[in-house]
Amino acid sequence: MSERSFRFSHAITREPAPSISRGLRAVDTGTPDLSVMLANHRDYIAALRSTGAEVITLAPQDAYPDSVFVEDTALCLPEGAIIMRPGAPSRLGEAAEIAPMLRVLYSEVHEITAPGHIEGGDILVTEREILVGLSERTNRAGVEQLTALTAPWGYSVRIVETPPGVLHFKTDCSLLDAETILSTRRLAASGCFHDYRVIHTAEGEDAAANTIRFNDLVLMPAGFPRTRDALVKAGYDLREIGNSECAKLDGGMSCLSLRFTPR
Ligand code: CIR
Repeated sequence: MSERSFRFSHAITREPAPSISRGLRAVDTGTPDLSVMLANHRDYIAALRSTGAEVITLAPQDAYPDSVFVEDTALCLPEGAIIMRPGAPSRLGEAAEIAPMLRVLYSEVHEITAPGHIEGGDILVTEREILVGLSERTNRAGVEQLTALTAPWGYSVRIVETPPGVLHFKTDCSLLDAETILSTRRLAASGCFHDYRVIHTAEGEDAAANTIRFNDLVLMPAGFPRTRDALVKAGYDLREIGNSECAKLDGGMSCLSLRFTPR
């Protein structure tokens, strides 16, 4: 079976900027510490590189406080890249900033246009489909455009719901392998993963749901021992990465990179 949904030759990250202190957050739990975030970011990049992938790190962009969360700006598939149109007004300009790099890497690059809005955090690519969660940041017009753009490449898009009060669909889930999803119970209860194998985050550890499967590794936020133990028991090769500062801005493992294998 193909493993294109978790085998990648490349990743793009962006270094956090001092303006990260003004990053968006649903609840204020304190100002992120840039030096701690930078150290965690370096660990994250080192883990990606340890799998043999090429990791491109873009320069910090102080004009965009949330620009470290580069996942929200694009969807990168083997066949081509699609520039997103973030639903948060302060993040709209980030999409144009990522486009030149993607045009170097891909011959086919498309863009989501108004009135569509979609952020990468709402998109889960599995081996057989693309799930997109409607959210405060992603609307139907955006998903319809994504569906039309990816259909010629052979993808089918399924619209699902992001739980109320949750930033992105993938805040609550992640792909572990071709058949397996890690999910919070509140999201899995919607039935959206009925034909996948589901591993639930442990009670009280919903914030562990946003991991990434990147080649042979699963990167997960540090501090969730019972979910970690369940994943180890299931046979995954885990790397725990400090996420205390990104978590203050509702960010996790997937937000920090674009992962892809251009054809
Ligand atoms: C935001 O609210 O847009 C950022 N503070 C966090 C974005 C996290 N991105 C992601 O989960 N893909």
